[in-house]
Amino acid sequence: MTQDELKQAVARAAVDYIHPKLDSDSIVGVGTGSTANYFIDYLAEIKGSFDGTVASSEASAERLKSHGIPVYDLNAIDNMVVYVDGADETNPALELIKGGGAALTREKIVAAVADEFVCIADGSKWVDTLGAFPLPVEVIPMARSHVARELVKLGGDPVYREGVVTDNGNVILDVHNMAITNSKQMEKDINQIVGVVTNGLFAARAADVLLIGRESGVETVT
Ligand code: ABF
Repeated sequence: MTQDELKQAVARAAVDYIHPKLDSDSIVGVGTGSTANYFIDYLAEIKGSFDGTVASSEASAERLKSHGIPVYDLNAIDNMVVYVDGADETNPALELIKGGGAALTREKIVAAVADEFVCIADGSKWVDTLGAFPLPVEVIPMARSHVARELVKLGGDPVYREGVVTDNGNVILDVHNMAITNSKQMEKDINQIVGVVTNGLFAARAADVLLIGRESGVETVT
């Protein structure tokens, strides 16, 4: 199976997984990226089964609206039954690296609110140790150089993601060669750097369920 077919398979599996949990009042959190896009397209097939969504990016909000799916401001809702989103890497503890799509801040916010976080990924995202994928860090523009110097002190090689401005008006540093042996501690250490908005380690709030697409089929990991 191609990577795209694996992404389609996990996106379909996610819709099947959440459908029984939904009722007419349910709000579904929706992620960002190509795997999430397949999820959005399949979610449209059951749009009568829930109230609406909260999107983790403007791009996902537009795609949802194009299907006639209501998109709410997060401040307008007080409960979210599930959040479905992709990832760039996942380890066996369901700790993730996210942010390849530059949506990590809103993704982390929506994940924090959701009762259940379902990660959908093709098998290429599965790693024993996080960090082969450069760790995205969202930074207040004026603090970019300061944050880069502090990330070097933590052992990383930060690279400015040229030409990218996030939905929140910030910039991204992608940190290469970071030895992430303790994901939770590294997430805390990076968050302490003044000027950092969000980093792409989802360890304090890891996924609750991982649907991972393999040649043998979709595997559910909890
Ligand atoms: C998003 O999913 C991002 O956090 C992550 O970068 C992306 C993975 O992209 P794709 O699904 O296109 O592989 O949530």
